[in-house]
Amino acid sequence: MTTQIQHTQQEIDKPVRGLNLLEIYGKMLLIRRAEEAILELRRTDKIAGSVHVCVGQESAPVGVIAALSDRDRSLATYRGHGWALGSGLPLRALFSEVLGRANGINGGRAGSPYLVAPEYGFIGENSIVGAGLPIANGIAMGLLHRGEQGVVTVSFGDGATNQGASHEALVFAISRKLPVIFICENNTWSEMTPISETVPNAALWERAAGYGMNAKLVDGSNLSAVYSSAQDAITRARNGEGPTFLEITVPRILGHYNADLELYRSQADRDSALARDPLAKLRIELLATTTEEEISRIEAEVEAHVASEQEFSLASAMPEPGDAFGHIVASSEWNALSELPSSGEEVAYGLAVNRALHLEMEERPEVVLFGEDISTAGGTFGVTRNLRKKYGERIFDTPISEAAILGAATGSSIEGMKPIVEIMWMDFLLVAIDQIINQSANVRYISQGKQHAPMVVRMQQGVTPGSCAQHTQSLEAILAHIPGIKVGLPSNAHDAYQMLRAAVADPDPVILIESRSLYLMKGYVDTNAAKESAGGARVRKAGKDLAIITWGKNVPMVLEAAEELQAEGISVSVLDLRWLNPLDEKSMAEIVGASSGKLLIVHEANKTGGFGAEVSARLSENYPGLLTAPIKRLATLDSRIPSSPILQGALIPSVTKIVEAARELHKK
Ligand SMILES: Cc1ncc(C[n+]2csc(CCOP(=O)(O)OP(=O)(O)O)c2C)c(N)n1
Ligand SMILES: [Mg+2]
Repeated sequence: MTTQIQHTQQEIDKPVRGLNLLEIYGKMLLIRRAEEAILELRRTDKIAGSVHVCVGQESAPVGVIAALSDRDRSLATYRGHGWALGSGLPLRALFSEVLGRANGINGGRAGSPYLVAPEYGFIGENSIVGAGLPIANGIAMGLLHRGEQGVVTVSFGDGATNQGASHEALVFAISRKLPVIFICENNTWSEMTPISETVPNAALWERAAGYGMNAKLVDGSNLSAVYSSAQDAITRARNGEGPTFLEITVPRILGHYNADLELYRSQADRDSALARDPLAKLRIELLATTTEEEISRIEAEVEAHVASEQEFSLASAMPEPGDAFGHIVASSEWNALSELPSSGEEVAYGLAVNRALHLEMEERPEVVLFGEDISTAGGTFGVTRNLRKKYGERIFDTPISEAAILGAATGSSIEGMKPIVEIMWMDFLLVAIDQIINQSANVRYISQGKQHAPMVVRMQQGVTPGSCAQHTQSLEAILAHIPGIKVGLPSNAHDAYQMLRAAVADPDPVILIESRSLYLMKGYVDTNAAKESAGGARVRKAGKDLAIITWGKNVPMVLEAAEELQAEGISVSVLDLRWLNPLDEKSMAEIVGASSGKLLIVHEANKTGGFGAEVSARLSENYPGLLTAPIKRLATLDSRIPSSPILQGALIPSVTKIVEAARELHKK
């Protein structure tokens, strides 16, 4: 019952019309009975947490997947058991997962609402409303790159059509003509609120049509209609005609989740949903061509299968507590750093990034660059200049849709590409940070390493004269807080080159935060240096009286201050942290130990909750006896950032302030 739908090559090339409705009935019934069993397991507390069932909606996954082939992929929401089983996930792997057992498909890491089963073409569920659509685009890009004419389906609810990420994804899919089929399962409810209340008279499919997408309304109680609409959309997608939006109307027979008392819902609405049950309708329809005995035989088979698989999973072992660790990133180790060159070619920091991009595109056909204004224009800061001329469509401009950009990066990297995307300003990441924190950072962990998202995100940050409060923030600590992603801030041209190359080589999501104020700063770059991996701090100056740990934009300022201090007879050592994750704690401790146990931390981010707090805590927690004076932090005062350079100067670190702070610490 649960084996993946197999298609012959002939079927793939020329999909068959017509369906084996008895087989379809069996598949829908399996989902129904499995979910009834899951609800019972939840009621008796054998399952922890919420479960969202698709009772009444089974026709969507079963009807659509029947038209797919093995090279295709599907994504769903937390209400995705039907999509997972339909894709071929064995029932026992589902039961064990929702029961939190070690042999669950994700070893108990996903539970019911975030299942992933890439080995069955099921990229996964998603518990963030609307977040799967941008990722589906990326998966489609990956399939296109592979050249196998695969298509991607992504299912979501009616409520999800009001999410910004959904709209960004529709526009992005049109702009790239991607082979994605957007499947809106309209059950008329968004949790406890009817869609008609929040968006009266909205025809959801017409919204997509309004964007210029092929779109259609489909009656979910008509299996043949679901199947043939999916087939048409698939054919279009395989032929390069782009995406389709299918709004499939389905009844929500039960509540939003297992404990939903539905006090907000009228009995009439429940009755009408039940009356539209596609499973019951299909059974009646089947009687025209099949005997009652044949149907009963299938039913008995399904029931026996559900019972035995449930029994198997209930008898399966729980995970060990230690299983919670691992698969956060592939590795947090790094190899030796290359030397900072002191002669050779001098290159501006921004150009060093550009050189690394050229080289990576040259060496790796899977590298693709996308972002806003980066292609013909060469980027707001000129960092991606001249790549378009050389690499054509491998570098392209996107709509102004940060969630779509990052979702496409996540999806395409899962499917084997190496996207290097640009977010124009760190401040703009905030409109799409879900795609990093909830999405890409989870890919490896939840799948226990079966999937990973080796994408690179470049952006720049920091205060420059006249830049406003929404174009100045230093937000590295937010990202460094998140396990599953690596975060680096190059401070000079050579590192800008080397760290980008390390990021591209890394098998996990890496975020590089460049400094706008450093783009034109020149430095020697050794383009023949041995490749580094992500990680490792760099000692920029050795001293003995006190250490300064800093990163990114503040490094050149700290080095200048250190020279001034040297002239006064204060010998300062300087550590450029470079990577906040992984963090080179050993180098931090070593430099403080070699510098009289005194440490000044300098960063431009706000002081409260800045990464300096982490540096400070690590040293005092893990190296007792190392410090001979309290750690001092020089950071931007906790304030919003004004535009006037004079006002900015009052808040942010400067060479003068660094010198003063170091003098004070030296006296301690
Ligand atoms: C971004 C986000 N906002 C809110 C929620 C909470 N939430 C979970 S399901 C849901 C309703 C979604 O309705 P719909 O998209 O119609 O899907 P359905 O549950 O009907 O399948 C909400 C608001 C969430 N998970 N993610
Ligand atoms: Mg809904």
